[in-house]
Amino acid sequence: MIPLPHARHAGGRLIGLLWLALLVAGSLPGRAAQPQAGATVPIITTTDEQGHPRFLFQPDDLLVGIDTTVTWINQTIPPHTVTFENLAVDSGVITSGQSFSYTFTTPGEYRYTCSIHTDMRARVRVLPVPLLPRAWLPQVVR
Ligand SMILES: [Cu+2]
Repeated sequence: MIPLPHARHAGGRLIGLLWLALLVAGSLPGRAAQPQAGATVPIITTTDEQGHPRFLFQPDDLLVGIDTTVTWINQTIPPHTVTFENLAVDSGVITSGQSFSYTFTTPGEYRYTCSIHTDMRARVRVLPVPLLPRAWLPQVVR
């Protein structure tokens, strides 16, 4: 027999990534996305300790599988934008009640802000594999 250490190593990494995706999909309800249906990030208003309104992307740290479409929905009165820090994507003004969608086809970390309220900061992290809906997982990992 000829040993194939490189092939075994590559296979192990792939299985590791698949398990990561399974575990993430199964263990982070409310944060992990449903990849086929897309993920939603409402833009909401909260109140800080001084009673002033503060606007947030919720969640501000979203983990999704590859090819997920993320939709931001402005649930506040003022307008906002979704502007990537590398400026590759800019929604333009999203008025109250309107939404903006973008499909992430490249794995990586995408930091973004609102160009109107620059303290609004968040990120989307895109895994190199799809996330499976929880219902598809074996019972043991749910
Ligand atoms: Cu804003």
